[in-house]
This record gives sequence, C-alpha cells and structure tokens, in this order.
Amino acid sequence: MASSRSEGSRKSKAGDPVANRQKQLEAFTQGPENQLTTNHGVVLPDNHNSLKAGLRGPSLLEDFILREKITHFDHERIPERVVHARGAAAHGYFELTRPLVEYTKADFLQEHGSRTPVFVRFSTVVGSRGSADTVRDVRGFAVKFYTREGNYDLVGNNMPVFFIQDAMKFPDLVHAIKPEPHHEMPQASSAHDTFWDFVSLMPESSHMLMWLMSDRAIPRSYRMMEGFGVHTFRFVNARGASHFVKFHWRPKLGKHALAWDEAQKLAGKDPDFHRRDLWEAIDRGDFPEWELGVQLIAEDRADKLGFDLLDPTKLVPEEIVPVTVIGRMVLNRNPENFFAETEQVAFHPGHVVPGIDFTNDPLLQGRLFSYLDTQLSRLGGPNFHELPINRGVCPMHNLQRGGMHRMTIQRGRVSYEPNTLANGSEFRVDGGEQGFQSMAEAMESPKIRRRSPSFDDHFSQATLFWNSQSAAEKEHLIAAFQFELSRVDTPAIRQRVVDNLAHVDARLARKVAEPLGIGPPDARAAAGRAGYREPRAKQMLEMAPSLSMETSGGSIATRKVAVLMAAGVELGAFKVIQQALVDAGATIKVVAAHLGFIASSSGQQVPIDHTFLNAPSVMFDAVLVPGGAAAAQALMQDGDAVHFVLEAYKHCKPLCLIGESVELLRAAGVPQADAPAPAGVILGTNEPTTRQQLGQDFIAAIGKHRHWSRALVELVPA
Ligand code: HDE
Repeated sequence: MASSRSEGSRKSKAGDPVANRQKQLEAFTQGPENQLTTNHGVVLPDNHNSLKAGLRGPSLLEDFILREKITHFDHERIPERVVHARGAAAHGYFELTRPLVEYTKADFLQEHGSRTPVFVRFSTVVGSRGSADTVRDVRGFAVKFYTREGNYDLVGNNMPVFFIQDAMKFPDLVHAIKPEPHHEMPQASSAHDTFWDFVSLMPESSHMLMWLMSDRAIPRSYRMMEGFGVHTFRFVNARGASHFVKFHWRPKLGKHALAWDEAQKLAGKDPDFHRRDLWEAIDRGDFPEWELGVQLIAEDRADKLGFDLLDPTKLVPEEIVPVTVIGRMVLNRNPENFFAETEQVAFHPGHVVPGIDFTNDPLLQGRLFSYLDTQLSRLGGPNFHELPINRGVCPMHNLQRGGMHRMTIQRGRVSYEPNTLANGSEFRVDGGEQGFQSMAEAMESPKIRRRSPSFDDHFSQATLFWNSQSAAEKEHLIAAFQFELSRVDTPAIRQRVVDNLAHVDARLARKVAEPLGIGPPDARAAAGRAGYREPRAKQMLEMAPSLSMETSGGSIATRKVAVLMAAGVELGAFKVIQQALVDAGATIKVVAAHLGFIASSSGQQVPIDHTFLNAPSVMFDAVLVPGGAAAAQALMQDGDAVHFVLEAYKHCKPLCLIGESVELLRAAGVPQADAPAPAGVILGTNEPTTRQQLGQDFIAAIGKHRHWSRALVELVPA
C-alpha cells in the first residue's frame, strides 16, 4: 500500500494533525485580509513609519513593532552548507517496479507498485549559495525517502567515485578547492593553485579528476544527469543475510552535457540556469524522471573484482555487474518556500531504515559523523528533525527532551527508560529482534591508523574511464585539464599533475602538457613521490562503454529550440517543422531583434518571445531559421543574430536553415558551411514536398543532443 506524508498512527480524534497544522499555519501566515500583525498577533497600525518623538523627532526604543521586525530581519540567514551550499530541490515519489524481498527487508522495497514520497535536492559542491549553476563541479544528488519505517536518505553525487579514500582528508580537500583563504578567490572553481597542489600530491584522486574534467561536470540539466550512491552499501534481508549494493539513478531524458564555453557564458547570462530549468519543467508538467538501479554483489564475489569494494575511488563497471532497475522516481511538485524546504532540509547518510546498512568504507564512516554534526551549527540545535521538511511520516517516540527550538509538547513526567510511571506497566527497550538490527559483521583486528594495501591502485580505473570515452569526449577532457592548469600559477604544480597523468594515459598527459610551458610528463617522477603506491591488481576491463555519455540519445522532449525571425519571414516550412517539434515534446521560442510582433511574408503577425540579447543562443538546445529573402537579409545584417547562429554552431548544436537563410551560415563565416553540410546542420528549401522530411531530420539531429564531432569549430569566431 502506498504510504503518504501523514503522521500515521499519531492521528487522534481531533483529526489529521498534519492537515490541522497546515490550516493553523495558513491562518498564521495569511492572517486576516488586508492586515499585518506582529509575530505575536497584534495588529499593526502602519507598516511604513516607526514610532517617533514628534513628526521630525528621534525614533523611540519603545517601538516594539520596529524592533521585532528589524530583529527578525537581522537573523534571516543561517550558515550556508560548508559544501553543497548552492542547490535546488523538488518533491515527488518513488515507485517500486521490482520488489527486492530476497535481498532486503526495507519496507519500501517490498511491494510492487508501492509509492514512497521523496524530496530531492541537487547541488553544486564548491560555490557559495549565490554562485552560478553551470560551473565545472560535481553535482550533489540527495534523495530523502519518507518511508513508513522512517526517513531513508540516499545522499549521492552525479559521479560514482570520490577524490579521497578516507574521511580524514575531507577537510583538506575542501579547504584546497574552496576559494583561497587570503583573498577568497576564485568563486566556485577548481581552477586554482591550492586545489591542484593538493590533488597533485594525492594520486588517489586521479580517477575522480577524470570525471571532474569530463563533461559530467557540466550537465545540461539536473534532469539529464545520473546519480550514484558512490559508496558500497549493504542490503540485509529478513534472514539477516547481506548483499553488497551500489545505487544508480538513470535519467529518463538521457545524460547530456553543456559545451564548456557555453557553461562559462551561462554562468554570467543566467546564473540560475539549472535551478530555473528544474523549476520550469515541473511547473509546466514535464515531470523529471529517473530509474533507480542497483548493482547487487554477493559477499563472496567481492574478493574477485580486482579492487576493494570499500574504496570509494572505485566503481563497479556495469559491464561486470549489470544494473537491475528496481523502480522509478518522478519529481512532480516544486517547493512552496525555498528557505523552509530546500534550505532547511537535512540529509544524512546515517538516516537508514531496517534492511539497508553501511559498509566499512572509511569515507562513509566519516560521513556518518559529519552530517548530524553539521546540522547543529546550520540549523541551530538538535531539533531539526521537527522542521516540516525533515519530519518522518511514521510514528516517532523517544525520550529526548528540550533543546533549542523544541516544537513538540511532550506530556507527563516520564522522560527516562525503563519506567513504570508512564502507563503503569514496566516499559523496557532491551535488545530483542525488532527495529534496526545492525548487520552482525564479524570483527577481530588490531586498532590501527593505516590505509589498506587493497586501496593502493590509484590509476587503473582512471585509465578505464579514459579508454571508455569517445574521441570528442577525450578532446573535451584534454581541453578541461589544459584550461584548469593554465590557471595554476606555480609551474611545479602543473608538472606534478601531468606526471601523475602519465600513469593514466601517455597521450593524455602529453597533450595536456603541451600548452602549459612545462617539461614533458614524467611517469617515473610521479612514481618516486610520497603518496604514490604501486598497484597490486589490474582492472579486469579495458573499456566500459557505460562510462561514456555519447551513448545517450533519443527523445527530444523538453529541449528548447530558438526560431530566429525578422520581417518578411516565410512561414510555410516553419509551421510544419514547428508542429513536428511540438509533437515530439520540444519547446519553441521565437527570438528576434525586438519584442512585440513580426510581419511574415504573407502579412501574418507573429508574436515574439525573446530578443537576441535577453535570450542568447546558450539558453537553447537547437536553432531553426526559417526562410524568406527579406528576413534572411535582415538577420545577416544584425550582428546579434549572426553571433547567435555562430555561437550555436560553435557549441555543436543542431541547426536547421531553410531557403535563403542558408546564406546566414556562409555569410557568418562558418568554414565549409555547406560542402557537405556539417554534422547536425540541416539545410533545406521551402519546397512543400520536403517539409516533413526536414522536420524529421531536424528532430533526429536534436535527438543526438550536441554534434561534438563537428569539424573546424575552433575556427568559428564566437
Ligand atoms: Fe558530503 N557533506 N561529505 N559527500 N554531501 C555535506 O552536510 C561530508 C561526500 C553530499 O543537498 C554536508 O548537510 C564529509 C560524498 C551531498 O543538503 C557535510 C565527507 C558524497 C551533500 C558533508 C563527504 C557527498 C553533502 C554539508 C567525506 C557523495 C548535500 C551540509 C567523509 C556520495 C546534501 C550538510 C544536501 C553535504 C560532509 C563526502 C554528497 C559537511 C565529511 C562521498 C549531495 O556534512
């Protein structure tokens, strides 16, 4: 049966406490019409003037209304998250399609079709709360399941591995990647000395650096990225038997990235790009969806993988252990209030339910301390579980009392256990078979502050990742390393990074080093440094196609297409293509030099959605330029229109140019514009017989997302 966000058995005769509370809150926040009150309900006489001694006299300390208002304002901010400060969230549900009774006793994974409410927060890691969305960074992917057995938080990222192997190094990593402490620069960027200094001395970061320099770090949309639990967890079934498990979220819309130049421009033109994209999609009913998949690994198979499952710098290739899809998650409701929900939500990897357990991954073990601890300073005390967004939907009963901002009013005098005074008979919680049972893992070992040698292989999965990328993805990786390292002032740091890269791939290291003004990469130098470990076991795979994003394609649903228009535009072919795009789920916006209307060649008035300046090409996935001699001429003479097309071309976006507008590409200076048409460029005429086909070709081109293999883009001056 589907669970709901009600308070279960806590319902009393007085009715549903959640609904009652909602009513109370509404009455509180809306108040009587056309009136404002103080926080204590006293009606305000005036919200414009403070209380003064005379019309031109000083304000009075007595003015409790002014003081309350200003005091509240002064305390409107809470500390932002130390990491993952910038985020956006949504409500939805998880629906189970493949019950896992044989693997786990978790209630929400038992019944086919059962739905569990969720709240999901996506985030960047490095930037502060107001930083731009599209920077190169890891993305957080944190899911709170409100299950009938308590809240379960799957606090993951959009990359399946991490920089470090032990929680001991997390503060160092974060200090290194955050803005440098003397001048607080750069904001939301890893392209600076301290980050590369640190990682160049920590070869265990090699695999994660490949992900961070890849297109995974610049997703097109939160709706188009994968999510991963990163650590190995355990499923435990009703008999107490355990399986290792890795979690995967797979976006229904495919996994897609921005171009790096596009991401940088978007950071200025629309710093809210991802936040807005998520909000608008949900608002118009295009509910984002992911499949939840699991990799199930029997305990006795763990030793045969060639790496240690407890090492969070390693992934389990899907080619070795396939992903079993067990359900889908749909996000269908935007938050009502950013602060109350998105800002105050408190995730914690330690929020687990019976049937899901931890492993000894030393990074995970450290996280189990950190997330609870951090809420004390962020949310001001130990009662943050009482905030509406954090409250569970199942009954809650314990003897914890008091603390900052306590909201629950507990009755009676008993706040200890065992007792007989609460209800007359002895109450004792003492062992037993019920409740959360930690997996009884056998342990006998010396206390030791050392790293396991099974964590020593720092490079072979980085190489696996490199080998699995397409030619274009490899070029993007090289360019990203070059860009980041060109911003590192200290040559010795640049050198150490490329020396390490020589252990990943010789060509990669050589290419990265080329423009950096340093010596050739030297693998031996890297091997001689502290922190380098000789790998003991080799990977089982040369290549894992699942690690490339270029395999992802298909639907064009929710992609944004810009249609460039000027007076005299021919609407014939456009209308047919427009219909085909809309039928396929794309969004179409007309962009022109001015707002208002444009007269077509047949005198029809076409409404304009945006101008070239307020909606530049980086805000769209594809560009369509209908024909018409006068319109094409006008566009060719408008520098902003020409730039729009050039930039879209440079970012490898699909373009469809019809009739006279074909000239636009050539006039704009696109090299070899039509001989033959470059990848993803559809050139057509206004001929009625070819219109349907044009539409289909354009849809197929948009389905491929970006045409990264497009030749000569480096010659395009945009
Ligand atoms: Fe986090 N991390 N983390 N982290 N993390 C936080 O918790 C921490 C790690 C992740 O949307 C903080 O409430 C330590 C891995 C996400 O609210 C903090 C270590 C992964 C979010 C914290 C890690 C993550 C956080 C900051 C190494 C991927 C945002 C505020 C031992 C599996 C959740 C907060 C949200 C947030 C600590 C490593 C994901 C400081 C100590 C690995 C998605 O507690």
